[in-house]
Amino acid sequence: MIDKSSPLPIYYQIQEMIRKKMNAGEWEPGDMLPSERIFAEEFDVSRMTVRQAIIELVNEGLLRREKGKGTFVAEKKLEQTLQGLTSFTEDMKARGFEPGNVLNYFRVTEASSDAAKALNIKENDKVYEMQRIRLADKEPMALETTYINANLIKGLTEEHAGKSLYQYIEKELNLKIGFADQTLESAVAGKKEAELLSINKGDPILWISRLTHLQDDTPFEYVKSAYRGDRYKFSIHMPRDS
Ligand code: 16G
Repeated sequence: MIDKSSPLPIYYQIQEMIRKKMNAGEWEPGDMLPSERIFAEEFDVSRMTVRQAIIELVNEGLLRREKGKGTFVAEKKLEQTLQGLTSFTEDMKARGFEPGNVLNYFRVTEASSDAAKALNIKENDKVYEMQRIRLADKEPMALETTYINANLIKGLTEEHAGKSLYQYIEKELNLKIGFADQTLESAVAGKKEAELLSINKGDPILWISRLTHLQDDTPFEYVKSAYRGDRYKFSIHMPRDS
């Protein structure tokens, strides 16, 4: 399958072969690739060339390496649309995943300067502050730190936070969620995010900040989330204004 007389570099031909096997479903997420030595022997090329091909696919996120174990086909990323205001629970259910939460902490406290500024309240006003690891089929996907205006969203408990916040707000309090403003920034996982998301320190993450408003324009929720870069990609449909 490797054509040494081709003008295409050999490492590139190896990559194409790997991509084709993945696209054809011959190699599936979680499958281990043959070792560099086996590849090199099979194609009669140097191990350096095989390594170059593999490292680039690891950097692209198609493969992942585990120290002392080998190279594996990476899990497929979840594609999350940026249109429409949905909750994590809704997103996971729509995909057929079981949503889960690990509640790291939940407290009623005075708003920090950041939270007060975002929520347009005073620094000593009460907020619920919580941190949740959001799970899809028990796998950690995102780490969310949430501040909620306690004067607007009354009666919130640990139990609600352990399930769906939006469901509590809409179904139990009968409040109407209106819109959110959101920013996305790339970053790398620090020690804390790495531990909580079961990834390595330095792995890519995406920081998403969301400020959510009720239908009457009052902001009620300020959330900072670290999404796993290896498990998420975001999409948006962009019609051109005429
Ligand atoms: C999403 C939202 C988060 C919201 C949560 C409610 C982003 C970046 N974040 O995770 O702001 O608090 O949904 O989900 O989209 P829940 O109703 O399942 O608690």
